Amino acid sequence: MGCTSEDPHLNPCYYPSPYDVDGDGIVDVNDLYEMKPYYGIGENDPHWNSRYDVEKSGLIDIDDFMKIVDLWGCTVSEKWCYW
Ligand SMILES: [Ca+2]
Ligand SMILES: [Ca+2]
Repeated sequence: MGCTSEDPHLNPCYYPSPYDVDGDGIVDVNDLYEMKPYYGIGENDPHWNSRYDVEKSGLIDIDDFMKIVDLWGCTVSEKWCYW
């Protein structure tokens, strides 16, 4: 069984990556755009969304953005995307 489908949701090797926050199958600039309005929001804020706190610190900050940058270009079918 290959992992060749263009659509990650049809890919037999698809597992959602926590770093692909918009769920389109690749870690890229669109994930940063989606996170941007949440920058600086902590877990006690009514606008809190744990999806954007990718390294689970309780605050959406530069560390979360840097994690996305570290894994830039990852697609969900690549094992090295699951650190
Ligand atoms: Ca994405
Ligand atoms: Ca964080």
